Amino acid sequence: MKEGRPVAVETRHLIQVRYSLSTICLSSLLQDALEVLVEYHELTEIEGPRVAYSRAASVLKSLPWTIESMGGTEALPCVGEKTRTLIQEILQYGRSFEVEKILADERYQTLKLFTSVFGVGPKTADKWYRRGLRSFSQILADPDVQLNRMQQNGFLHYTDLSRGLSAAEARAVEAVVGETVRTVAPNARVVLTGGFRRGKEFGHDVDFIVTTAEPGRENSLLPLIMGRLEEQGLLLFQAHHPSTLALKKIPCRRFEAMDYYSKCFLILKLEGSRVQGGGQAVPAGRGWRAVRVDLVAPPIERFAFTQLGWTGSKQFERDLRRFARVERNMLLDNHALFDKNQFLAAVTEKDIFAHLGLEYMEPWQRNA
Ligand code: 8DG
Ligand code: MN
Ligand code: MN
Repeated sequence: MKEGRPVAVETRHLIQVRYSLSTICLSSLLQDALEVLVEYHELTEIEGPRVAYSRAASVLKSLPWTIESMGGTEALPCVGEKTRTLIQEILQYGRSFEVEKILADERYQTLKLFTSVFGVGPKTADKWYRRGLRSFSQILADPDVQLNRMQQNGFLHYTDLSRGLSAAEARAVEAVVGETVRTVAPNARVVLTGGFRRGKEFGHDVDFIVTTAEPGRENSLLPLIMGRLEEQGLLLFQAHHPSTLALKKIPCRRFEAMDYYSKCFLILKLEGSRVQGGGQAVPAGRGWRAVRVDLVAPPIERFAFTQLGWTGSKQFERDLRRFARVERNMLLDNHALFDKNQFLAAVTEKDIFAHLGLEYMEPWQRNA
């Protein structure tokens, strides 16, 4: 309750407060349950239910009211029979038996553990599971398991990377990356994207877009930046994917979820002294922690599409692309917006929303 409220609160008011607390619990139960179902189908790579449950979750999350009964739920878009059964179960018992079964499932638990390592996707996790491996120590002791460089670093920095980053740490990373870019490419521009641009308080990495106005120069930016980070002793790991944009001709037949831009996936050393408030997650004595950072460097004329694509959330991107396709008969991806037989130009994200006939949505409104 807010401070400054009169002590003698009316009974009616109290009941309302208590009531809204119980509905908050109910809706968070429902959201947690849907999250488990989405994750389970993601890990086991079953696409249909994953899509269905994530759409239902984002519809339920965006409702201006909380669900208190089944009435009206059949009219909700994207909320299908299975989600309605789930809602019913949670309303009736305050829990879901299907979700509890998944949570107790050994395969689910193991796949979730394995994919929590940087560089380990559902396929590798499943391969290890089918080999009978159940723990990190078993993986690391198995002479037949070959870890790639990314996975080796994932295990090496596991404790730091699995801790996630606070907004204060993300700001510190932004300052480090900003200084580095200004040193090696004073004319380049670096902007924050991903979850922290959406105003999230916690994230698993920090994402940036780097651009330059000099055509073609974007391809040399990331190696320069990585070189400078290395000189400063801050680069713990790098995987660079040079641009493949020229190889794949645009317009491409199939609009891709990912993109062809030059990008790198990094692990950087973040010094605690750089974090305002000291950085609680920086282990004492060591003075630094490892953080995951992604950089993407598109050509300047692709900036707006890259920014819209990399700001996320992933569910928002899926929904927006689907809207473009189904409602507008257009194709949207990280490179372009294609309408019938022409590309629509955009300098800012606002231009893209306008082309789609949508009101502009601020990054914090894209957390679906
Ligand atoms: P968080 O888990 O990092 O806190 O949340 P996030 O910032 O929303 O997720 P992310 O995994 O960092 O991805 C940010 C956006 O970047 C997301 O909408 C997907 C997008 N993205 C692309 N292409 C690529 C790519 O090639 N690799 C990666 N890692 N992300 C990409 O559009
Ligand atoms: Mn991110
Ligand atoms: Mn990322």
